[in-house]
Amino acid sequence: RHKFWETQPVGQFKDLGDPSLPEGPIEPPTPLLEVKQEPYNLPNLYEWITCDMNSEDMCSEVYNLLTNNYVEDDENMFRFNYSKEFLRWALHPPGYFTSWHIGVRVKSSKKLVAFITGVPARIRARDTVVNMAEINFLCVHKKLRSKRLAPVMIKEVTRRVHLENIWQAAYTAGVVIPTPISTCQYWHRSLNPKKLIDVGFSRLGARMTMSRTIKLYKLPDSTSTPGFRKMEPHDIPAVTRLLRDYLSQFLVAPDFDENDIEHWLLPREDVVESFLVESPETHEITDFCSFYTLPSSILGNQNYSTLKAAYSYYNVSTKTPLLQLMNDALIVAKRKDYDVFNALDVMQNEGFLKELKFGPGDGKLHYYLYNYRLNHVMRPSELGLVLL
Ligand code: NHW
Ligand code: EN5
Repeated sequence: RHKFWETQPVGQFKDLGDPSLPEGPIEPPTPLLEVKQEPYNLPNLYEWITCDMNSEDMCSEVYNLLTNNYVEDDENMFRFNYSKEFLRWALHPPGYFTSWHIGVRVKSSKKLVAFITGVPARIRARDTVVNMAEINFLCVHKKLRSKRLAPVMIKEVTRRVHLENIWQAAYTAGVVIPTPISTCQYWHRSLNPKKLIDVGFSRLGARMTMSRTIKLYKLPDSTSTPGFRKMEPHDIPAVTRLLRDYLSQFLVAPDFDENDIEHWLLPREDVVESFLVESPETHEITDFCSFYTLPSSILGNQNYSTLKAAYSYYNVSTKTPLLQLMNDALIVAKRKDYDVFNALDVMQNEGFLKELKFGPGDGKLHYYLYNYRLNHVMRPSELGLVLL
């Protein structure tokens, strides 16, 4: 069934629910000198490259490959359209390795036809913080699909991660492979219902008119929480404390320090937005919410070419009710002209999705660990990790 994944140190379907298997690494690290020193063989027409995303030309090539060949929904109506600025941000966190940004070119034409990336992250599973790679942006050009290129790309990124003495990874995918640590549901909150209906992202409900639908999703012009404001650089220590404390309750979550918070959560225009609540009395930072910007290309529509989507990232409520905090996030997203606000049912998100008029999407997101076994499948609410 899974000729490649059956050979990899990942939980296998046949082992699900076997309590005799211990939690933790599936296989031990090998001595670094025993890690293969040369890249895996590619079919003869192709060659490996390392992608320096600081190079404007390289970044544009990657952007074009992904824009035309990356993830689509099940009916091929929308395709993720990560911006260049987003890709640079996603691939340059503290301690990143350029060698983990891997491309495949056609030797003769130099055309970029495949891509895969890793970035380093400390991820806690129960009580153990593990140095991992987060793997993302695996893409093979549409014309080269089903030729078993993906397994070679995965083995090559694994080899380059091993060379840095890292032996575990985390990744998400829309497809089921051996074996998810959790399966999450996408939810969507219409901000611009007319456009969403016009482009086929959503449908007019039964016994609903367009004007009733627009009214249903209307939001106030300004946020309601006193002290709600954009995060600033001087907030990094307080936000780090708030988020670390919050994430400690989940079974799997990143172990963020101040450098990570500065990188992942300090606002960057059209990439990531973060807001917090500073108590007007005590000036304490009591609540936090954030989202990242990931537009999708709309495939084959006469009137519109892109859907502007915000994706819920990390949120923490200690004083402001989560419902009110996230309603303020919706208000700012609407004001910034996003068409839709998306969220997964991870962390405590179930506590606001229905009440704030999110509806379940047709997509699921499966979470995976490489070379790390967990002894049961987690509920999405036990997950404290959001990947881009
Ligand atoms: S998920 C997004 C993945 N990208 C897309 O969906 C873009 C559009 N699709 C494509 O470009 C986020 C191709 O269809 C791809 C597959 C390239 C997906 N993850 O070459 P073949 C990520 O980037 C397995 C893992 O013939 P293809 C996360 C498949 O099950 N495996 O297929 C990435 C089969 O193996 P099996 C996937 O369609 C995580 C084999 O690939 C997969 O031409 C990567 C078929 O290969 C997926 N999304 O190319 C793993 N999709 O055993 C990281 C298919 O079933 C692991 N496959 O026969 C950790 C590594 C680091 C470890 C460090 C210690
Ligand atoms: C890892 N970084 O399927 C990413 N998106 O629901 C890789 N559906 O947008 C993994 N099909 O339900 C990616 N509208 C896996 C996801 C791939 C993309 C994907 C889904 C998630 C999606 C939309 C559009 C469907 C178009 C037809 C959807 C319904 C919205 C509606 C709004 C009003 C209230 C009810 C729901």
